[in-house]
Amino acid sequence: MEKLVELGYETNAFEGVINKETFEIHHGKHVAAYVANFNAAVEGSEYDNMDLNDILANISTVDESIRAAVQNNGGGISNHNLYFAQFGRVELQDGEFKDLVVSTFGSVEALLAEIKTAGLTRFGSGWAWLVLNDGKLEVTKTLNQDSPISLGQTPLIGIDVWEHAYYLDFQNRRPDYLDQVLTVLDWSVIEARYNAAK
Ligand code: MN3
Repeated sequence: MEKLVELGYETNAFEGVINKETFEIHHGKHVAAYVANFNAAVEGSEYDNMDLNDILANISTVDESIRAAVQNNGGGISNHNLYFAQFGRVELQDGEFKDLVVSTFGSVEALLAEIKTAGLTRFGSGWAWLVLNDGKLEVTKTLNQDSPISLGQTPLIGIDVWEHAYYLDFQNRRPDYLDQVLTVLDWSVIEARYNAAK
């Protein structure tokens, strides 16, 4: 049983980048639907009381009759919980994580450029990611609501490139959305994800 996780900020906190109406519909309608559909799929099953990310980590073992529903809606919940919790306009501080970003990508700006490219080249609906994979930082992309957790990776940054994430604010201009959304990250949250996973 999953719940709709509350936003940690007001829906107008990022006006000009992600506007109030987008938060209200994206979080309050789309994610709420993933929650309702996931709960309906797992109701009465052994998965009802399991940790969602543990289910996603073992998605291939989920009963075939509900696997697609769990992958799509459970992935949708997990991905969006990561997405909405990572905004806050907090810069990356010096330290081990920043050193790893710089040694892997060259600079924070170069990492953001790679995430933008991943988001632009994700044809159709899906996600661009910074993940920790076997101790290494990698920029990846997934289709639909597939979770990096199902690939054995730990997601650190997740950028939703479904049209519902940006259409009200940017219409078809996915490049502009990517430029803007990457300016409002809370790097303390992202660093904490790294520290918890390393
Ligand atoms: Mn979305």
